[in-house]
Amino acid sequence: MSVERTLTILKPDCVKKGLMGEVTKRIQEAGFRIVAMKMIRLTPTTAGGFYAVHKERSFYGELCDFMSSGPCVPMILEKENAVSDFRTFIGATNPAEAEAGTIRADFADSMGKNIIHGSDSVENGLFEANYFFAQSDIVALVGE
Ligand code: DAT
Ligand code: MG
Repeated sequence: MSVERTLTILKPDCVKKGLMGEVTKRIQEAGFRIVAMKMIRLTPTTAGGFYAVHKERSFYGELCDFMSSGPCVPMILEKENAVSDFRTFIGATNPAEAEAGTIRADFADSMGKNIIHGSDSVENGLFEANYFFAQSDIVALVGE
């Protein structure tokens, strides 16, 4: 296994519910190192660019509206096997199918409003990290 980076977003429902602290604490306790972080408000257009891979899907409009409905908190996380481990940590997209103890099982209301994002591959994680952050925003290097 090698050290990887993954991109997460504490979504607008996470921020609105006052769960930023709790979720961030769990992320750190699970061994993920935060190497970049900020709070931003997406627009429907910038949310759409992030989720461009889903643009033909029926839920795309709803997804862009939700992701621009309030502030969110993107972060770059670093850990051994970060991409796969973080997907396990957050749980299935549909919270009804998420394993007990995962972030989505514990906090998400629905498939659309599911609290948190996690990259699904190292390659997509790089695209997603670059979508939100410049190299100069990243505080540590892999292997440091
Ligand atoms: P994930 O976020 O687990 O990677 P995804 O990439 O398939 O899931 O979809 C991106 C987001 O789009 C997901 O977090 C919530 C929303 N979404 C996916 N499928 C949906 C559906 N059937 N109805 C409503 N929203 C959906
Ligand atoms: Mg996805």
